[in-house]
This record gives sequence, structure tokens and C-alpha cells, in this order.
Amino acid sequence: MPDGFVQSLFCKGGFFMQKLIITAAITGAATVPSLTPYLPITPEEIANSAIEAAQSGAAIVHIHARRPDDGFPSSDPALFKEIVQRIREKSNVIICITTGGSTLMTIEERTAVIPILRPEMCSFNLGSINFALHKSLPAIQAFKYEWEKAYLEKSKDFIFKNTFQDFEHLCRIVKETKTRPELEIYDVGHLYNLDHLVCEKLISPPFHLQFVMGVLGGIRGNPEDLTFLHTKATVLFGKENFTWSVIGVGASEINLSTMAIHMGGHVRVGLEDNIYIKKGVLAKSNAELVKKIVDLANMLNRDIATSDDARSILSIRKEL
Ligand code: KMH
Ligand code: ZN
Repeated sequence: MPDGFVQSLFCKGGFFMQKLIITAAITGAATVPSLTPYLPITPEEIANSAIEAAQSGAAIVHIHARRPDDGFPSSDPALFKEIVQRIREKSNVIICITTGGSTLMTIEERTAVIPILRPEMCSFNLGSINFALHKSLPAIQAFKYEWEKAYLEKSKDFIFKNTFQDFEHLCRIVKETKTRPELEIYDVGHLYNLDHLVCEKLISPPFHLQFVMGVLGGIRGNPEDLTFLHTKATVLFGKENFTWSVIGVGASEINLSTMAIHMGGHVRVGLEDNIYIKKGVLAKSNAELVKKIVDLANMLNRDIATSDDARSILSIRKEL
């Protein structure tokens, strides 16, 4: 084998690669319970699934809450509190709480839990987009709960609202609570929104960007779209000023993850974003999806970050 080949395989062409941070998005709000029997619903199920994902290699768990009796997305801080307490009893994993909530919540409802629980991380959605879920409808033969059909149908006429006023609200919260924002970028304009917030001195680097690809209404999950977002972020902010991760919503999850592992980015997988472990086969758990990423990372010679590694890579403050 020629020397150069070994060099590029093991040294990644001579540049240093951070350990890979895997985030597991445990339940979300876009996946409805009828799509998969493996979706965690109650606080106990969500917490157990998060703990299992962490044991399998996830450094971060991204958390939404659902009404325990019918799985409807909830912003009730008491549910989040129970989930967080249950996770904390057994795991040191970084907890990233959603502020995206669900399509039907106001920004106040979506963010109420952050000053109460002061998590290490929270999501921060950087732009308004169409967020259509109706393409899931044909996959469902029988609905488990009454709300699900209308929830998916109505998303056709729904705008996921994240205005500049909302950004200011969230900037205040993350500043006050010192919560590390995970900046959700669904399209290229969202990078320019972030740039505007930097110019207004509302937020400052280093940033942790999450490229959310494959939502119907946002950028697609094509390889050139990922390299484009990454290049654009590098031009705008400078490569030393941000870390990044990718979410491939739906079928692109594993393919985009593989690209990110190779490119030096980080990865989010989980039943919030994708319910299949491979074509036509449902993932039985979040842990199963995380393990697939660990296997891929091993094949590509990328080490996996522990939660403490991730705390240091992402400059997360100590838990309060
Ligand atoms: N559901 C994902 C496509 C959030 O929770 O703030 C994006 C997300 C947003 O996870
Ligand atoms: Zn989410």
C-alpha cells in the first residue's frame, strides 16, 4: 500500500479531527406515534431511551416531551422536569432541551422550560420555514390517536415561526441561563440570520451549528447541499469559530451522517428525525441508530466523544 494512502486514511489528509459528538433526538414532535411502535412517549420511556442511547455512544440527548396518555407534543415544564430527573439519576449525558417544541406552540410556550431547568444546551431555531409533515400520511394505515391525522394534514398550511423578535427573546434566555444554544440551520438564509445577530451583538462565537436537512420546506439532504452550508458557514464565521453537526431528516440520515463523520462534523440521529435503521426496516430504538453511527465512525477511523469530551469541545458551562 503506498505511504500516501495510509497517511490520508489515518491522518485524514493531515488535519486534526475532533472526536465525534453523537446526539440522539429521542422523540421530537414531527414523528407521530402511529408511524412506529418504538417511539418513546411517557417521561419514563423518554428518559430510559435517552439513557440507553447514551450508553450506546450518544454524548448529547435532545429532548421533547409528550402527553403521557396520547403522545401529543407538550410544553409542560413538569413533564420535562420528570424526564430530566430520571435521566440524571442514571446518566451524565448532556441534555439539550428543545425550544422548537411543536408546530402548534407559541415561542413563549416553547421556551418556558429553559429558565426553569437551566439545561446545559437548548435548541435555537434560526428562521421561519414551511414545516410540512403531510408526506408521512400514506405510510399510516391505522391511527392510534385521534389528533394525529389532522396534525399531519394541517402542517401543509403551517409556518414554523422563528422571527427576529423570537431570536431576541431566545438570545436573552440563553444569555441569562448560560445555556449553550444548538443553532438550527434549515436553509442558507438562516446562516445570514445568525450573521445579523452577531452584527447586532446579540450572540457571539464560538457557535455550534446544526444543519437540519430534509425537512419539506427547508434545504434537502443532498451531498452538495451539506458542503454548500459548511462552506458558507466557513466563509461567514471562519472555521475556528464554529463546530457543526448534521441532521438528515428521513432517508438521508445515515448518508449525511457518513459525510459529516468524514468531513470533521458531528452527527444527530434518532426517532425524532428518522424511524428506519435501513430501507423498509423500523429502528427498534434510538440506541440502535446511535450504534449504527458508532460502527460507521469506527470504520472511518473517527473516535467517539464522551459527554465530558463534548462538554469541552462545545465549551458548555458546568451544570447549575
Ligand atoms: N425536529 C427537527 C427537524 C427543535 O427541537 O428545536 C428540528 C428540531 C428543532 O429538533
Ligand atoms: Zn427537536
